[in-house]
Amino acid sequence: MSVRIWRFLPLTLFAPSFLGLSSGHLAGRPPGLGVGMRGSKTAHSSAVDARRGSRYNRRDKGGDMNRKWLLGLILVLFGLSGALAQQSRLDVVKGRGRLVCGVNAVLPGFGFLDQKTGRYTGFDVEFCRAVAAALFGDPDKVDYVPLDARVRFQAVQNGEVDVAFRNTTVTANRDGALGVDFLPVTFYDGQGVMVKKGRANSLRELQDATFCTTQGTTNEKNITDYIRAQKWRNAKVLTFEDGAKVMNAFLQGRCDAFTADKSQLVGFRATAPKPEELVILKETISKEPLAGFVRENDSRWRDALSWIVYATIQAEEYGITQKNLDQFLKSEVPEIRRFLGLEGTLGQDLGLPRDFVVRVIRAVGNSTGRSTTASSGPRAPSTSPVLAP
Ligand SMILES: N[C@@H](CCC(=O)N[C@@H](CS)C(=O)NCC(=O)O)C(=O)O
Repeated sequence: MSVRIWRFLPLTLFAPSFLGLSSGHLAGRPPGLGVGMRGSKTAHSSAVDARRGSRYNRRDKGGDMNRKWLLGLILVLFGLSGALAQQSRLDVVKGRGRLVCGVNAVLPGFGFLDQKTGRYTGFDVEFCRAVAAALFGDPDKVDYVPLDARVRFQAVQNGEVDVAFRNTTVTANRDGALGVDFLPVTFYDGQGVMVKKGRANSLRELQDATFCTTQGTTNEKNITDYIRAQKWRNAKVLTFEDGAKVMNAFLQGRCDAFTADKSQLVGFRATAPKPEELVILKETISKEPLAGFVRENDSRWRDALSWIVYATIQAEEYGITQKNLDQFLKSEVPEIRRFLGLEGTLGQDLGLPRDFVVRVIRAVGNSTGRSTTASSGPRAPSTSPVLAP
């Protein structure tokens, strides 16, 4: 992706293998539905019919017809409801010709709307663009929907957006109870604490501090737990509905510390009038693996998106970038050829175009940020002097 961002762990550790994907073992054959249902009278029932004789058959003909109609109708309705229930978001999005992508609009580096140009930029935004590139060959075929922390899951659940890439932490509770399924992790983050220079050098010095954070986030829970676990009776947590309000409160001195995912602290720090006066402490109080998410139980859509994300990570592993892609397209190495759709059925197996990986790399590069800065956004968190891993 084009935003060069610090992260805790190399993503490549988590890319599953593209190898061994062949159409042979993936192409499922429909189960033997219908076998024996039509015209398969058993010997027993035929004998019973024969004993009843033709008069019985004639007399019951009308009822028999009605029953057949009814049965037919039931089967058609079942078929229709099955087809509707099975319609994947993948087909809806393909039919619409544009992706509706939920993002953050106020977080530099991840999802940021430039009010002057109306352009969205950032690491998460790049994934929306990657999906549009994979599906339509055009990374700009995206309608962005800004989502704040509290409404993001609902927006995906009720189908308002096709997918959300919005600095969201994967948690078991969210996965299990919020009607969403997560995509692969794109960024390994952790929660940190930012203070004004001189206020503290480590968390231990904040036992009586007021911590500001955003409502509806893991950060709110983590800091509350942390304070409880440390038995800091004089520490307080003050929450606000969005990050900008937290930042304002923090700058105005209403709280001693701003706590959020470290990458987000870096982003907010960059927007401060005097960033050099703000310090992000070394300690990390939680794991925050960030990932996109989709509505629960749509595995065709989730599979397609997951492998688009993995493609960016795998491209990094192979060393394929926007710049050298054309050289790789001449490769004779079988796995590279399959990966780039020069042979095999990778795209087809996932309901994606044959060359979806090529489209993704051309549009956004791989996951490391070796490509252009076209989408890095204003003051992206690329040069933090204070961040300690
Ligand atoms: N990764 C955490 C935090 C996500 C989050 O929403 N963080 C705040 C950081 S302050 C944010 O992005 N705020 C931007 C906004 O106001 O929408 C989570 O999934 O709960």
